[in-house]
Amino acid sequence: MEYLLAGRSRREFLSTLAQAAAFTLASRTPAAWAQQGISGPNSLKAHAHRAGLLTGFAVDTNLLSDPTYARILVEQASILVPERALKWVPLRPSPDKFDFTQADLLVDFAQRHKIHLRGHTLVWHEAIPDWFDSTVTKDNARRFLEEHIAAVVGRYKGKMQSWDVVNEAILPKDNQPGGLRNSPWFKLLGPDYIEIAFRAARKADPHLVLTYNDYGVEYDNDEDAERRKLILDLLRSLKSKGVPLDAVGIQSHIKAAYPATIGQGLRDYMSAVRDLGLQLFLTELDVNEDDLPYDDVPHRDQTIAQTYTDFLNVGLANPDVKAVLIWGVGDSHTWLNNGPTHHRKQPNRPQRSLPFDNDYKPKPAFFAIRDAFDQRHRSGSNTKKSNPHKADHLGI
Ligand code: 9MR
Repeated sequence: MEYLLAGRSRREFLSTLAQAAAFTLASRTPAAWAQQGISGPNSLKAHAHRAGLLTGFAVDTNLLSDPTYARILVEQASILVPERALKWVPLRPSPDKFDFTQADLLVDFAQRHKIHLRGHTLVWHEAIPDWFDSTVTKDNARRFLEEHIAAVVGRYKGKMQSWDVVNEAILPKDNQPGGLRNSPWFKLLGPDYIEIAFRAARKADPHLVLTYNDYGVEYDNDEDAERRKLILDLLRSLKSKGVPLDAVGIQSHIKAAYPATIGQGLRDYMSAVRDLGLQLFLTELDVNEDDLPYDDVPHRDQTIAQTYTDFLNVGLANPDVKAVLIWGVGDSHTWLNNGPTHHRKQPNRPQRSLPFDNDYKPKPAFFAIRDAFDQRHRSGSNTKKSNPHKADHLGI
C-alpha cells in the first residue's frame, strides 16, 4: 500500500530525494556549472570584463585545498583578496617575526592562475596581535608601522593590483577631531598615522593603487550621510597634503529589508570621490539577511538577489568603479554566521548571504550580480570618460 509523504506517494518522495542528492553532488563539478551556464563566457569574470570591471572574492586561504572552492575562484574571478591572511594577527606571531605562510599560499595561487590580487589591510583597529599593547608605545609606534608596511608591501611588490592601506578610520561616536576612530594607532600616533601609512606604502611599492577602505556610506540616512561627509573631509585633507592616495574602497556590506534606500547619497559620494581623481572599488560586497521575517529559502534568496541588484545598479553606474569584490564565495563560510548571535534577530538561522550555497551551487544572488554587470555594460557606464589617473594600470 502506498502511503503519502508531504502529499506525495512514497515512490515519488524517494525519487525526489534521490534526484536532489544527485543534483547536490553533480552541482559540485565544473561540468555541472557549464550546464548551469556559469562558466567560460558565462562566468562572473567574463561579464565583469565586458563591463570594464575586475571581479572576484575574499578568500579563506584554508579552503584553497578544496578543489571545488579553488575551481570556482579560477573559473569566476579576475581579482582576489585574502579575507584574513594579510592582517596583523596571522602575519605577526611576535614583535620581531613575520609569518607569510597563509598569504604566500594565496599569492602563489593567484600568480599560477593569472588572477589579480588586492592586499587587505595594513592598518586596522582589529586583528591586532596580543603582544601589541604591551610592546608598541608612543616612542616606537611609528617604527613598528613603517617597518610592517615596508616588509609586507615589499614582499609582494609588483604582485598586488592595490592595497587597503588604512581600513575603517572613521567612527564619529568616538568624538575625536575629524570623526576619527579612537583606534590603537590613533592613540599612539594621533591623526598622522594615516599619512605615515600611505607614504610608507608608496615607498615600498611605487606602482600600487593605494586605497582608503571604509563602510557605512551606502544608505540614504543620517548616519551614513555623516560618515560620507567625514570620509570625504579626510580624503580632501590627505590630497591637499600631497599624501599618496589613489582609490577609495566602499565596503558594501548591505542589508536585505533595511529601512533606508540606496541612491542619491551613494551617487553623490561616488561623484565626489571621482572629483578627487580617485578610483573606486566595491571591496567587501555581501548581503546581511538577518532582518528577513520569513524562513522560506526561495523567498529569502529572491530578496537577497534583489538587494544585490538594487545596490549594484547604483554602485556600478559610476565609471570610476573598477572592481567588485564579494566578501566570500559560499554561504557556509560567510563571516556573518560567525561570532556572537545574541544581537541577531534569527540567531539559529544561518545566513544565505553569498552567490553560492553550501554546496557551491549558484544562487539567485549569483545571477543578480552577473545581470548587474550586464546592465552596466548596456548602459555604457564603463565606456564613459573616466578620470585620467595613473591608477589605470589595472589591466582592464
Ligand atoms: O570576514 C572577516 C572575518 O573572517 C575575520 O574574522 C575578521 C577579523 O579579521 O574580519 C572580517 O573581515 C572584515 C574586513 O577585514 C574589514 N571590514 C569588515 C569585515 C567583516 O568584519
